[in-house]
Amino acid sequence: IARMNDFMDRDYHAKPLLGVEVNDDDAQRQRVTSPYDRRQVVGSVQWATRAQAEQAVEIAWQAFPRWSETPVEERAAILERHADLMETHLAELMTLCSREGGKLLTDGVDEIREAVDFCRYYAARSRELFAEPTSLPGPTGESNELMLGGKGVFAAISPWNFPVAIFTGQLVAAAVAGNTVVAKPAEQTSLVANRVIELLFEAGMPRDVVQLLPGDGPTVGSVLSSDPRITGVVFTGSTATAQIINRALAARENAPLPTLIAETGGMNAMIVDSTALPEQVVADVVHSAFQSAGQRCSALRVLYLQDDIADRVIEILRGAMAELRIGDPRDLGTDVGPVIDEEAREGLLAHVEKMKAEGRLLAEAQLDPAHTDNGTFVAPMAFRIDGIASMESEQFGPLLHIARYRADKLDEVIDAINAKGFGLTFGVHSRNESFTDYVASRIRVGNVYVNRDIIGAVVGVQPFGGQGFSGTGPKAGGPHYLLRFATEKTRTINTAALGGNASLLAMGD
Ligand code: UN1
Repeated sequence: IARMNDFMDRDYHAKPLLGVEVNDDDAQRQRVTSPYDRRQVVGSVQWATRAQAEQAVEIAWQAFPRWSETPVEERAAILERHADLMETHLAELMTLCSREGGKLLTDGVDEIREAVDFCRYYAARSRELFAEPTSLPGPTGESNELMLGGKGVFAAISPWNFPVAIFTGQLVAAAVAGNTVVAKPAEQTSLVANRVIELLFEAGMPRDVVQLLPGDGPTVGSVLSSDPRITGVVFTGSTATAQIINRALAARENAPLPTLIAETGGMNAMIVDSTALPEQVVADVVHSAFQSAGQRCSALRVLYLQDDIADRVIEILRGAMAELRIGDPRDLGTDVGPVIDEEAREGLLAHVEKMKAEGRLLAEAQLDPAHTDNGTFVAPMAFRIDGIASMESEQFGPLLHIARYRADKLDEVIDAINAKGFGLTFGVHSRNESFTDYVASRIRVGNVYVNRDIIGAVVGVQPFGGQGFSGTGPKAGGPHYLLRFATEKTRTINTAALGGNASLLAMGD
């Protein structure tokens, strides 16, 4: 924490990092300010042009054959050196996550830790999967082997809410599997992405294997989803954007059938029955709904409380929310930082207006203008709703919705959550094990959490990702993730043929 001061006033600059040198272009420069105080400048970003995006794809295309033949051991070793470098630069990366992305310090530590874990986990997994072919059984006189290799050029399109962890996780997975990568970070968090890539180059990643394209969706994103040389896209962000990418990939002419790996939104719920411990429920709800200002796709959006416990939980929740301190994320005492930008704030406040106008406000945290006036803050709030069916869209911020249910209507609640079609995280709280088993096995989601909070999946321990509108899978930080980035080749050899030739030659002699 002390070392963070070294980076508080540093002026950062990001620009396209291509396999060839890119000239400075002031016309493409955007100023970057802090979400907690728009008067504070973090630096500037030179956004990539369409032509640079196309050039990056061409460079990646040219680099693919050589990189795919680079031994996996060398590829994995780069990831491990990158992990070490990110650990050495923890203070700087955390500071930048906070200054540019508005992240709390505690979130910053988790963020860098997760990125480091992704590198080490995928490095280890790639050795298991890619180093040796798998021998398959076959008849005598025949050998069968299955080999994994890279597919081609991957576009990695990542979100601002995990500007180091998800950004890094996507591109190192693609690269270690033998693909070349063109990465487009979120517009809001290009500076920290740029710093991560500089460290990756320092770790030995060739500059034509991973390239960085800071920029916007209409310019950079549209090139990456429409160029026929792109083999696959790995994307984390909204469901709506994933649909746009999917359509663009499908509309390409003369392009190979693409791979889309998408991790998207959620409408995450938690069911609490009457045997749950109210204090523990509230602690887990506050963490799940308001940590990171609710800006996680894993965050809790809809809390279902069984009638007999609802009043008690809401009463304790009101008290807990009144205690939340909202303000500068660099202050260790802050519980909730800003939302990412003005557009996000306006969208959330429009929802707040609507809920308040309908008389649905149940609990609210207080903003202290002295700490929040110059930034994009939204006070955590809880609203009463009748059920998840009434939720029109994912509210990506510190807004919680609470519905009550009667014990004999449990199946209807489960059906309503499943019918919504999202399936990312879900929580159940009860001291009755047959209740938690019943609910957990019927709910269709990617990550179920029992008697705990529903955020903060750990790499290699809780593989993360959803189904339905929430994503394609496979799960990030899970044993199958790299397989989706890989092509499989089966080699069948008629071993008898060579043996036969050999004996014929021998006879000729
Ligand atoms: C996201 O918010 O985009 O479990 C996904 C968690 C994180 C979620 C990341 N791994 O909270």
